[in-house]
Amino acid sequence: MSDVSLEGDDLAGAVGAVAQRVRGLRRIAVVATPTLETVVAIAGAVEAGVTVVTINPQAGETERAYVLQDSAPDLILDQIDLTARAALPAQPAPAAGAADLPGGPGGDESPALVIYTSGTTGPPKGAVIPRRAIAANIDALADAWAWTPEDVLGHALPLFHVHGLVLGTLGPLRLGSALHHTGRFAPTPGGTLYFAVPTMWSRVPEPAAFSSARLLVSGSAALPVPVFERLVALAGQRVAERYGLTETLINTAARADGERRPGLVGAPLQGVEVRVTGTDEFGPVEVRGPNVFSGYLGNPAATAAALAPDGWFATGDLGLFEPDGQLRIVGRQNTDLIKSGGYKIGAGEIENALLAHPAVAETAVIGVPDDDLGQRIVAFVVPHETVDAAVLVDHVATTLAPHKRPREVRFVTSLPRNPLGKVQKKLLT
Ligand code: MCA
Ligand code: AMP
Repeated sequence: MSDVSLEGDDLAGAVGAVAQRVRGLRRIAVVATPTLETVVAIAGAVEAGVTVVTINPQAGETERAYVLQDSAPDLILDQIDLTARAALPAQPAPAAGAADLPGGPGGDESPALVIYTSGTTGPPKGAVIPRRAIAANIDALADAWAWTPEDVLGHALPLFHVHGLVLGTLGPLRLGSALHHTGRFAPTPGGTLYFAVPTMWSRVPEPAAFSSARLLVSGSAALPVPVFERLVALAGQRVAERYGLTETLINTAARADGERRPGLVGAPLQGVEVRVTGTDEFGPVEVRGPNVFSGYLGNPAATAAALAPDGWFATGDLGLFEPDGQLRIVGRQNTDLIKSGGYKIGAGEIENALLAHPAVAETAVIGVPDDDLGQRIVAFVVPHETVDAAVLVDHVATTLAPHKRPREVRFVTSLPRNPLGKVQKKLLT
C-alpha cells in the first residue's frame, strides 16, 4: 500500500465535507478498513453528531448481516472512496426517532459509536458509547501520558474497535497530535508514542528501533512479563500498560511520569472509580465514571446485567490492588470469553457457527494459553461425518471473521458432560 496522508485544512475540509453529507442521519455503519477514508468518514460523522456503527472489514456474511440487522443503520459506507461523493447521500433523510438511544444528536450523552463486542453466548452486542465517554477518556489519557500536539503516534491497530479507533484515531484528532498508521506494526519516522496489543509487542523483530520513543503503551490483553523485560533489555523502554473494555474505554493506566511495573495496569484514570469487590485476596473488578458506556443497543436485559442503576459496571475481570494503588488483573470470571491477539471472542458464538456446519454434531470451544496470541481458540468437535479440520476453520473464518477461527480442531467421539448434560470444559485438554 502506498503512503497517503492528510493534515491541517485539507483534513478538516475532508472531514467537514463528510459531516455535511451525513448531517441529519440517525446512524451510519462504516466498514472500517485501516485507511484514511475510514478516519475521515468516522470523524465526519462524529462532527455531524451522527452515530457510527463500526464493521470489521473482514467480517463474514453471518456476522455482517447480524450487525446490520441489529443496528439498522440509515446508510452503509463500504469501500469508501472520498472522491466518489456519490457514495454519500446529497440530501440526507431527516433523523428518524432514536428511541433506543439516549441523548439528542451532538449532545454529551448522545451516542457517538456503536461497537460490537462478544459475549459468552450468542451473537455480539452493540456497546453504545456516548460522546462524553470518549471526550473524558481521551482527556484523562492525555493527562496520564502527557500526550500533546507535539506527539507522533504510531500504531497498526484495526479501526473497528476501541483501541485503534477511540484511543488511536479520535485521540490524536481531539488532541491535535499526528497519527501514523503503519499497516503492519513497525516504528515510524519521528514516532514518540506507540500503541499496540501484546501480540504486536511480542513480535517486534528489532526492539531497539523503538528506543527513541517517548512512551510505549500496551493494552487489550495482559502483557506477558518476558515481553516487558525484552523491551527493557533491547529498547531501554518500560512499556506502560493500561486496562480497558469496549464498554468502559480505558479505566486504569500506568503513567508517563510514574512507575511502570510488569504485570500491573496502573491506577484509575482521572475521574474514574475502580473497585475490587468480595472478601478474597482478589475479586471482581467494577468501574464507574464518565468513561462508562450507555448500554447495549436494543438489549436492556444485557445492559441491566452488567450496569447497575448506581453506575457501577461489572467488568467480568478479576483483580487486586497492589499497595502502591496499581491494579493487577489476574483473570476473568467466565472462561467462555477468550482473548486472542487482543480480540475478545465468545466461545458460544464460535460453537454456534460450527454447529451450523452440516458435518458438526456437537462442539465445545475453549481458549488455551498461547505464547504469541495470549490464548488460541481450540474447537473440540464430534463430527456427523468425516470432514477436514481446514474446512471447519474456513467456515468460521468466512461466516464470522478470520480472527474468530479456531487455530486447532480436535475431533473426539464425545464431549465430557456432567449428569445434567452440561459440557465440562475443564476436562477438555
Ligand atoms: C488466515 N487468514 C485467513 C484464514 N487464515 N483468512 C480467511 N480464512 C482463513 N482460514 C488471514 C487473516 O485474515 C490475516 O489476513 C492473515 O491471514 C493472518 O491472520 P492471523 O494469524 O489471524 O493474524 P495475526 O497476524 O495473528 O494477527 C495478530 C494481530 C491481530 C495483528 C495482533 O490479532 C490484531 O490486529 N489484533 C488487534 C486486536 C485489537 O485491536 N483489539 C482491541 C479491542 P490479513 O493479514 O490480510 O489481515 S478493544 C479492547 O480490547 C479494549 C477496549 C482495550 O483494552 O483495548
Ligand atoms: P474488549 O471487550 O475486547 O474490549 O476486551 C476487554 C477485556 O480485555 C477486559 O475485560 C480484559 O479482560 C482485557 N484487557 C484489556 N486490557 C488488559 C490489560 N492491560 N491486561 C489484562 N487484560 C486486559
